[in-house]
Amino acid sequence: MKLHIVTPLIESMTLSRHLEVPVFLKMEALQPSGSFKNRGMGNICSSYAQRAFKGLVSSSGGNAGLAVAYSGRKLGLRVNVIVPETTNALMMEKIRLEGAHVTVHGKSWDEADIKAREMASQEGLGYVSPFDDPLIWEGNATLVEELVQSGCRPGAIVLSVGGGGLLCGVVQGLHKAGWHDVPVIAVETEGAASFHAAIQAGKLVTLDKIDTLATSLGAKRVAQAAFDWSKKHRIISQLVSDQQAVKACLKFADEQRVLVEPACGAALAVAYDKLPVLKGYSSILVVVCGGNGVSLKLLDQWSKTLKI
Ligand code: PLV
Repeated sequence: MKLHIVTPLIESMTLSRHLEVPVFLKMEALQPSGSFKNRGMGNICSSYAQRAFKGLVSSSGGNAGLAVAYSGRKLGLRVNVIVPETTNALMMEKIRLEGAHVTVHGKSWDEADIKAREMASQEGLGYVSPFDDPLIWEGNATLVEELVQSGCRPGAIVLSVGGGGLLCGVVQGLHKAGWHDVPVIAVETEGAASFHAAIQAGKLVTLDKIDTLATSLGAKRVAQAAFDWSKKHRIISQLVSDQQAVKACLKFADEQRVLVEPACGAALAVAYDKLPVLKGYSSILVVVCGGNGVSLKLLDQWSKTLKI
């Protein structure tokens, strides 16, 4: 069962003029659960449904958990979402609204994840990682299939990286399309730079802590597959500050009239701030990955805290 929609591909005239090359936006913020997560989570959850699993368990208190809850409702599977204590009330409410059961466990995602895996094996539920599974990457790769169908072969793709599930899916999709030479600019905020650290070190690195407003990018360690792709595909790691990410969310809200999380603002900031990494490409595509952790009130609070 297909649990995502084909999203609009929009040419941003403001950004195109700003960067002096065509800039396209892939509007994943318009997916039913508000982020690209519908693609990967939809695919893995459908696979569990086909294999006659009766229920699912997810360890994400963020957009992945919400997409699992949405998928479970559509597939008629019960869903348990284990969230760490840090998950905000707004997200828990959205997950419950999709009919899922929310269990608070542990101080961080890692602790919630251990619990989710335990529960899956003890109760025979399908375990759904937020980013680390071939079925998730296969689902995320559909984004590139849509680019192929619309005949949009970008000079470079800009996207955000948390655990690397979006990155793996997009690069996999590029290879499937025969677009091996389309580079990917992988963006993180400075306080969630686990992919950047892995590239610098030449091996996977586990960060001591996450310190960013872009909480959805807060995986202390990226998927092995994301690191492995960096050896087989041109992936350029780029960091931005929280302030740059939030500024981009504000600009995007004004220009495109859509609210997105700082996790998504990070990718947009590369274009809005005309970072040197974009030099030389004939066109740019930004994956507007979306996210639910945003509101007018939150944007206002962040602007004050960061003195924007
Ligand atoms: N969010 C994950 C957290 O991973 C989650 O549990 O929902 N943009 C948005 C709006 C996201 O929600 C996420 C992931 C990303 C980008 C990054 O995607 P990834 O994890 O596939 O690289 C820690």
